[in-house]
Amino acid sequence: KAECCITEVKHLQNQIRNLQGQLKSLQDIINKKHKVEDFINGSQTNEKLFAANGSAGDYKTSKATCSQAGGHLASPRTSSENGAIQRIIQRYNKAAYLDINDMQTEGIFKYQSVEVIGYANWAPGEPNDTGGEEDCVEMYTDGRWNDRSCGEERLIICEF
Ligand code: 291
Ligand code: CA
Ligand code: CA
Repeated sequence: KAECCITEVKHLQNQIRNLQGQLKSLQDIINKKHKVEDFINGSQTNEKLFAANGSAGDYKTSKATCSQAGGHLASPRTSSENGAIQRIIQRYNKAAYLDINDMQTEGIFKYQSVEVIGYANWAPGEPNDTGGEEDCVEMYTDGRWNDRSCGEERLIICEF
């Protein structure tokens, strides 16, 4: 009875070998694409790909631009994501808005106006709500955050 399946097992082993080969070539392609994206204008972590095309805008424009591109304005949830965004900011030497704001409740910063942030990288003394009108968040070239008015012109960095 045990011998009934040997052919099938061998067949399955063959299929697995084929799949392993296909998986490896897919992985090679993905790795290469990651390098190209990094080289051009992107920066990725394990899950997220961050990208800029050099255009700039205020917070509202930045959000709209990213959403039109099928993504979201960058909103780092870990230090590794923060670092990936920072690399793009350094490349353009221009600060960028994050999709984090305290528009709803002063001092309570939320992702996309919805979820209270679980990670922050504030510059010393921030957030300080200067003039009572800083409800958006920009990232400096050093990766630190500053709360800032939402109407400045900043590098647009999207996440996909
Ligand atoms: C100072 C700090 C920041 C604040 C910023 C803006 C500048 O950083 O007090 O917390 O967000 O000023 O108030 O606003 C204008 N209009 O210049 C300056 C930059 C390093
Ligand atoms: Ca504020
Ligand atoms: Ca500030």
